Parts: sequence; C-alpha cells; structure tokens
Amino acid sequence: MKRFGRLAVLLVLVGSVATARGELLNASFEESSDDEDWFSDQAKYWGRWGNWINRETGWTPTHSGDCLIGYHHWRIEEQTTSGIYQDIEDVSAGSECTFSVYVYKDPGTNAEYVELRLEPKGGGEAIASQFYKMGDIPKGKWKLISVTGRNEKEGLRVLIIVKPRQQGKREGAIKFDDASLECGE
Ligand SMILES: [Ca+2]
Repeated sequence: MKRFGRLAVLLVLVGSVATARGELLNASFEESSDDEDWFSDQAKYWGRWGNWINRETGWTPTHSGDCLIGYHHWRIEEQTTSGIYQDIEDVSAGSECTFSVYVYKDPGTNAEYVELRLEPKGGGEAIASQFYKMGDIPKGKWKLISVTGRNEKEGLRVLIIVKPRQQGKREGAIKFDDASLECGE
C-alpha cells in the first residue's frame, strides 16, 4: 500500500505540472496559415483583425527564423486597432501566465501604443493588459515585452494589439517575433 501511495502522489504531481502549462503554437510565425502557400500573410494558429498586421516572409531583421509579424503603421487609414491572437486550450484554471513577445520599432514610428493582453479562451474581458508607448520601445533593436495574469477558467487567449496614431501622419512600422507563454501554479 505504501508503494501504491507514493505512485499516486507522483502521478498527482506530474498531472498538476502538465496541466498548468499551455503550449503556444507557431510562436516564431514561421508556419503559413495556407499549407499550399508558404508566403501567406497569415500565420498558422493565429487569428487576426484590423488591417496591415501581416506575417512577413521577407522583412529583416527577424528575431529568429525567416518570418515575423509586421505592422505597417504608415499604411493604416483607420483609427482602429489591428491585432493577432491565439487561444490555448491546456492552461488549467488559476494558473499564473506570462505572455511575452519580442518587439522592434523602426525609426520614426509614431503609433499610439502596443498592448499585450490576456483574455479568457474564446475572448472576453481582459484578465491582464500591458501598454507600451513608442518611447518604451527602443528603435532598431529587439526588446522583450510581456504581460502577466491569472486565468479563472481553463484555457487562455493571448493577444498582440497595436493602436495607430490618432491624429496626423502615420509613420514607421513595428515588428513582432518569438512569442512565448509560461504558466505555473
Ligand atoms: Ca520568426
């Protein structure tokens, strides 16, 4: 019985570690959403809204690989945000999660902000949100930015959002690459 008890404790421990972790798919944006077109401007496993936030296969520098997400701020004609998101199934309720991504601002970029947000799986009211003004992001250099929060229900949605300049000429571009998600108790 003692041996069985130890095994049960071990299984519970392994189970709790395994269920707390969510795995982000296509975190470096190398996979195309279209299996027959590697150059697709949508990244596999990521949803998208708004304009000009595209998977780019030729922009440099990347943080790793050949692809990144490029926000064409200079081409935006609306006042509204653009963004990408991914739903992660296997994050157990009550996990503390940190979602991070590398960001790179081209010289002259004058967007309002970049927001990293956590929402319940499937979308809803923000669990946590972190705003980065252009002054918080160095130009011509990759920087890791992140947001941390705790989900009440199983699963999680992670979002990268950009708001364009609200008045005046829009300039520059913002790159994103190598997202990551760390969840624990
Ligand atoms: Ca990449």
